[in-house]
Amino acid sequence: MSDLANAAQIVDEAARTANAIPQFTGDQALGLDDAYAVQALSLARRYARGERRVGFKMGLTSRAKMLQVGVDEVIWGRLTNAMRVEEGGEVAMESYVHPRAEPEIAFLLAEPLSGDISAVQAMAAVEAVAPAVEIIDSRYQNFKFSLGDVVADNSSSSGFIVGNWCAPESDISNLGMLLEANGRVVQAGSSAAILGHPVRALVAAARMVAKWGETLQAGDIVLAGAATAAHHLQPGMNIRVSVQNLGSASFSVRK
Ligand code: 0L1
Ligand code: MG
Repeated sequence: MSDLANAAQIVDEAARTANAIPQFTGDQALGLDDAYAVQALSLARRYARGERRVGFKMGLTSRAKMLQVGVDEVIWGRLTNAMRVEEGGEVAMESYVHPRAEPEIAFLLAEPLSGDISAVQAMAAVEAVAPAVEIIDSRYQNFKFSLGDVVADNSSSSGFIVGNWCAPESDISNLGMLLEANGRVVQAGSSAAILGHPVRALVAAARMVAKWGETLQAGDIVLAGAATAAHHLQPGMNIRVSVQNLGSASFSVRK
């Protein structure tokens, strides 16, 4: 087995069994190109087990997120059907190592998008937008990682919840976004914190995934990235993300 395939097996098993792993360091340290190759190989393992790719997540698209994890580059990962949690649904802590939730905006695509496109072209391909929550769960011990580590680990993506879909013409440029845990606001921000406008995350997604032979397909969901830092999940916690004018998305953690 090649080093990259071996790394893919390690991150895939860590995610599948919810066991923390050490970072890839020294000779094993992953440069960015190798890290995206490891991500692709680890997702291929999931597809071989029957999961289907349903979209992409953009990560570290706000200053708040970059500061929280000490990595300052926009990254991306793949979403599969097994990662989707129904709106209002429940998850189990045992499925994760040390999960966190963060407030996002989701795009649903009506048309494919690929390569260098403008914001106008991106929005023309959008069928709907929605409030969303991403559940992130770095598989690395103590939630500590380098850029290569986190990219190899599918950019920490573990789950996502999408609220009601809204019209694509909805103005999403500067909407208040709240993350509540058990009814208490724990993070507050604006959609403008996502690269200045969430559509820029969609533009970046089309360009960045193309480098790896991927295309945003009609029917794909694209998460734009979090507007605020993420919040640690605890058993029994109810999480709700509200986005001004769009609505909310919520889920609970089993007691
Ligand atoms: O914004 C994100 O979704 C970043 C994911 C990678 C870093 C993290 O685990 O917070
Ligand atoms: Mg995110």
